[in-house]
Parts: sequence; structure tokens; C-alpha cells
Amino acid sequence: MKSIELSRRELMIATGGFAIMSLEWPSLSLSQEPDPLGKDLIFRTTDPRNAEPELAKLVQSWITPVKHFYVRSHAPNPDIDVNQYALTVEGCVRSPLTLTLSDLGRLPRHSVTATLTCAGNRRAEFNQEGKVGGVQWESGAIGNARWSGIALADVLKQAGVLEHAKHVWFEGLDKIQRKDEVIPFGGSIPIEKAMVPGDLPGALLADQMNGQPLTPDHGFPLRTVVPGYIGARSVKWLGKIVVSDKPSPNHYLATAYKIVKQTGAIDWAESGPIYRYPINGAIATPDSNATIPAGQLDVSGYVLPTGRLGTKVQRIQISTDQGATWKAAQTFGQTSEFCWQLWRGRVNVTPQTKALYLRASDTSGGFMPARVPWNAKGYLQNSWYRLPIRVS
Ligand SMILES: Nc1nc2c(c(=O)[nH]1)N[C@H]1C(S)=C(S)[C@@H](COP(=O)(O)O)O[C@H]1N2
Ligand SMILES: [Mo]
Repeated sequence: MKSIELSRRELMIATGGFAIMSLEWPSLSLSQEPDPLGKDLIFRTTDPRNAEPELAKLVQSWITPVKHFYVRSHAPNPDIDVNQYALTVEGCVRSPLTLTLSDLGRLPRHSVTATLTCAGNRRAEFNQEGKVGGVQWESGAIGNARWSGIALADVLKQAGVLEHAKHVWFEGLDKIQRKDEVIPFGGSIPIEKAMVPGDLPGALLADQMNGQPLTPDHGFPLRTVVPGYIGARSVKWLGKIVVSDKPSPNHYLATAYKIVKQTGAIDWAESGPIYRYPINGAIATPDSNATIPAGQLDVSGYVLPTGRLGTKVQRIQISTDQGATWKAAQTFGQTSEFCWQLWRGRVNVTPQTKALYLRASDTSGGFMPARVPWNAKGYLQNSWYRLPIRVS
């Protein structure tokens, strides 16, 4: 927009302000300019890149195309030279490792389809009760992809995990500017989660997303993917693995990504890191800005069951009367471990219908509650999803 306005002003000057007013001006705005990295997303911030898809686009397919997959980055994408790249594995291991991409290429390959979701998905809804900082996510900070790469357990076995190991730390190659220090993004997962053999439910060191090499936005050349855990545990641009008897001291595990009332030392110390995500969901269509004719209305969206092995969606329900009565929605598309479930339903709406509500439950006892207590960082908003609508 800025550059167009400038050239318009320049043109006004050049023409003495005449004639130009009758010209058809291209209806170009900054948000419509194609993203240089090929994303079709709504950018919440551009530096660093934080963006989520329009919901109607998000639920078009069970596997989320890369262009519609949200991006959450705390710093610019690092420049990584694949010829220089090596992953180091150290700490409580018999033999520390330095693995190039071709070393990793010699290990057996695994694939897993898993949903990634940010702990801050739906954060913006907390603002009705009290302002929360951070990226102002609506409900698009979620996506489902086919990830391929090496099992973390295989790499750890090669290094030889020692008896007293309890946690596996991950460290990214990004450089995040915080007050007076520059730190990488990092975190850790319990050794039990890391060592589970096979594709599920452990962790993958992924170099591919939907059958293509990872893009710079998603962690090229290598990232962790931890099915069932909040997105923050799936560290992009992975540079280092440390096996330890303690959880990672990295800010993003030791301090951030906790549920706290206040961002003070006592609250941080009293609460533990979030690992597994709870059930959540959203209504993706209709668009809340559209005026809807009274009568039968088709509704669709997603529900992600609790990130616990063996858990499936149990009930998905829609209400048109603030939750007084509920109607079942139907699932469609695939059902798979650690993946979202797409659904659709049909409800009757009248000019008195002010909003649609979604709630859901799963087979491990998880449910979307009527409301959740406010927390200072705006994490894990999974209350009944409310979509305001206008019916004429
Ligand atoms: N190195 C690094 N890894 C990271 C992050 C980051 O900023 N740096 N963000 C995390 C967070 S908070 C989320 S939700 C996911 C987002 O993954 P995506 O951008 O591939 O969707 O990456 C995680 N891994
Ligand atoms: Mo996140």
C-alpha cells in the first residue's frame, strides 16, 4: 500500500495533479501481494514470520498443504548451509555424535501423519477478559501434515543413552533476541516419550513435510516432530540434542509455555512446562462476516482430540442457543492417531440466532469446557468455540 501511495503522489506531482484522478488504480494492497516464500496466510507479524490460514481454506483437506500451514517463528529463518550442517548429540550418552545429513540418510526412514498446533491457538479470545500479549492467533494456528525422517529413538540408540537420562533437549539454530541476550529456541521431552520405538508416539527428526523437503519456514533442513505435544516441542532448524537428567534450561521450556496468572518468578517456579495438548476445536465455515439466510445451515470445522496415544474424538456437537441444546455433527475424512478430525453438521438458524457454538469430547476424558480460566500468556484456550453470525 505504502509504495503505491508514494508512486501515486509522485505521479500527482509529475502531472501537476491533473488527469490522474480519472485513472483506474490497481486495487493492490500489501496483504494481497504474494508472499515471497509462497504462503497463502494471514500474517500476524511479518518479522519474524507468524501467520495462520483463513479457516475456510484450512478445512478444505485433511492433509494441510504447506502454503496453508501456519508458521510460528520467534526469529527470522536462519540461513543454513547444508554442506556445513551437522546435528550434534551429547550429554548422558556413551558416544557423543556429530551427524551430517548423509550420516542421517543411512538410518531407517519413518513417516507419521500428525497435527501440529500452537499452545497459543485461539489466544485472541482471552482478550475479552483481559489483554494477553504474544501473537494474536485466532483458530488457524494448527495444521495436519505427513512428516518423514529418522526416528529420534534410532539416533539415541546409536549414541547409547546412559542410565540416569531423563530428558532429551532440542536446540534450534535460530537466534532470538531477548532483552540483553541472543538465544536459540529450545525445549525438551521426557526420555520415555523420546525412546518409544517405531513411528508412534515418539518423536521424529523430520526432513520432509508432505513428501517435499522442509521449507525454511518449517525448519529446513531438519526439525523434531513430537506427535501429541504442543508445537513448541517440535523444534525447527534442529542443531543440537542433549540427553540430560534434567529438563531443558532453555527459556521456552523453563519459563515460557506454562499456564500462569502472573508473569512473575513465583508463578513460573510453581508451574510445570506444557507438553501434551488438550482437546480443542473450531468452527471453520460459515464465515462469521457473511449474512446468512434463515433456514438450514451447513457448518464445518475441526476437532483435535487430546494428544494421548489411543485417543479418538467421541462427540462433536453444535448449538444455536448458547449451549442450551446441542446437535451432533458428523465426522468425515480420515481418523488417525494424533491427528485432527474434520467434521460437518447442519443446523437450523433464525434471525434470532446470534452465534453458533461447538463443543467436543474424546475417549480419554477430554472435553471442551464452557469456559477456561484466563492465563497471562494466553495458552490452551479450548472453551466452547463461539462463532457470531448474522441471520436475515
Ligand atoms: N527453532 C525454532 N523451533 C520452533 C519455533 C521457533 O520459533 N524456533 N517455534 C515453535 C512453536 S511455538 C511452534 S507452535 C511450532 C510451529 O511450527 P511451524 O512454524 O512449522 O508451524 O514450531 C516450534 N518450533
Ligand atoms: Mo507455538
